Amino acid sequence: MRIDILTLFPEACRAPLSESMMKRAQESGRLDLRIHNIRDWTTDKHHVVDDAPFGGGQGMIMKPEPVFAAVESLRKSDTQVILMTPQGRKLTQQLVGELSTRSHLIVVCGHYEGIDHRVHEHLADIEISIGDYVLTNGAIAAVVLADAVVRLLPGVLGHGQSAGDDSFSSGLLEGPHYTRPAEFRGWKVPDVLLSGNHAEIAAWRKAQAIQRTRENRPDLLSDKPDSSS
Ligand code: JFT
Repeated sequence: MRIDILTLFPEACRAPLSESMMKRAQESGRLDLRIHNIRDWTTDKHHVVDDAPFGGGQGMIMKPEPVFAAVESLRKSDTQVILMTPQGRKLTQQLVGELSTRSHLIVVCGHYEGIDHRVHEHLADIEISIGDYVLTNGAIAAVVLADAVVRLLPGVLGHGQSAGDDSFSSGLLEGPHYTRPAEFRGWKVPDVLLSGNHAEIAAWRKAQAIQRTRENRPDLLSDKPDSSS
């Protein structure tokens, strides 16, 4: 898969995206990741990328010309153009799975209060928000999206890890984990985990997963008929 990230803050993307999973994915040839500065596509003397909003209001809006020039120079016939915005469709594991099947993503993000709406209307295929909270910088949202997509590419996760074991793929949150020591400050690891009884351990883990999901994420259980009691 190829991913192009377009941002005004390439440095904010570079460190997290040069971490080990991303590095492995790129060295193995499964991922071709490129980070670009939108400012490189300006044509004016002062490399201006933003301007005041028509109609008045606070802050600055990213101008359309450099964003269109950047996307049009990178786009191929099979490209999906993603616009990161707080107003977008919420990123879920299901959407991440769909994106991971594409051969080329261009992820547009930036800074300031937003991007000229003609980018939404005439350039982007999909508008995505990473969740219901406010960031200052869209580059961080692009990094989150890229990380979630890349780990689903075949062969990217290391041995002993599988995307199928994740919370969300089972529809339940994962249960608790423990390691040595068996007693720490007087707090004991549950006896069942030391019992060696694998059927009992599996049943305990399932019950813990359901309890935790009910407490922290009841929304994940709401459409499951056998867990409504
Ligand atoms: C935020 C984003 C958010 C959020 C792209 C660009 C600028 C900052 C901002 C914050 C509030 C209102 C702009 C972005 C996101 C989220 C994506 C940008 N900002 N307007 N993605 N997912 N939850 N916040 Cl460009």
